Amino acid sequence: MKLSFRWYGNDDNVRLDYIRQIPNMSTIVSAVYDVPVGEVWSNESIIALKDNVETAGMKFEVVESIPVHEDIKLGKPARDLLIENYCENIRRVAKAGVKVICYNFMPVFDWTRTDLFHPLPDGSTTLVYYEEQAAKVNPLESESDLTLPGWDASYSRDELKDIVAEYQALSDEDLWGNLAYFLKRVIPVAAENDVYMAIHQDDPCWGIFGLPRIISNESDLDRLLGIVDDAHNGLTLCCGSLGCSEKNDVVRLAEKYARMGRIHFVHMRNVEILPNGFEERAHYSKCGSLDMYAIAKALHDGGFDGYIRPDHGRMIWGETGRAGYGLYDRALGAAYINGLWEAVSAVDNG
Ligand code: DNO
Repeated sequence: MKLSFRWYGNDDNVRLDYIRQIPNMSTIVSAVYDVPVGEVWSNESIIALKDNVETAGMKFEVVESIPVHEDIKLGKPARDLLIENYCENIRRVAKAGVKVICYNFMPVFDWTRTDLFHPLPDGSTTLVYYEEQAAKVNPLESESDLTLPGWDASYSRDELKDIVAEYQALSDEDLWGNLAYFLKRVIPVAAENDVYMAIHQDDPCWGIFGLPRIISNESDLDRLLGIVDDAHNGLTLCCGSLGCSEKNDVVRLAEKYARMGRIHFVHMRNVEILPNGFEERAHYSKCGSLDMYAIAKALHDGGFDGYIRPDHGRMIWGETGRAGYGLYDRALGAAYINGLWEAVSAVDNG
């Protein structure tokens, strides 16, 4: 297991030299943020990122994410050029030593929460999703002031309305067709450059605002892997995204896809499933609904030896900053992952 940590580049409040002090930390997960989605990343920016990380004593081997332009997801004519740019980004990051690229295929909205700083009884704050709050938000009503955290701030209210309308006209099958079109062009390039593509599940793992969402459960994952049956077409197993629905047995899925050699990156996170949604919780199993030991054991038993990062953390000890991405609780998560991995390895090695 290669322990990793997400870092947002020089604008991140969390310092690389602090991340380095987390025991066993080996890899930084990051991306180039200085060009709009769809454009080619400059070699200078990629190399500057790599140099920063290496100077701090770690490696830069995982990109999260090279985002997929909405025109690719919508299957618009511009997609061929945008896919060519995507392939060029794969070649460039591969040359810089990147091994895994995390991405998602969620229309417009990436992860969605209804509150980013919900207070927990212990005085920490966390990210939550409550159905009744989500139900009040209609992205098609431009009069409404309501927005949800995580929405792409680069869209104006009217642009958002237009793009949501375009997606509402797209069926799940249309979106699958556009995903297949993308994968059939991108995976051969990833394979040539020996980079593993790792799709992130829809978060939460159900449809929102009437938009198609197609990477939410086991049958979706089976279908995705079958589109290009090559290990370079793989998964980021996001425990919290799959695990916010009781319908997904994360432990079984972890073992199944690890055995198939298709998990390249894992986001370890615990969630408490509620009747009206879910709350993100501390990583420790007893804090939420997921059995984190069983997930680690399933990965280990399945032969997983890839990258794992602690996922979102709560805000604790008075820390402020990017919701989910402070240092302290994620560092606790990383230490916990080390403990779990040491334990499952010791058990399995007798
Ligand atoms: C949220 C993250 C996601 C993830 C993307 C991958 O904090 O897990 O934004 O990076 O979905 O493309």
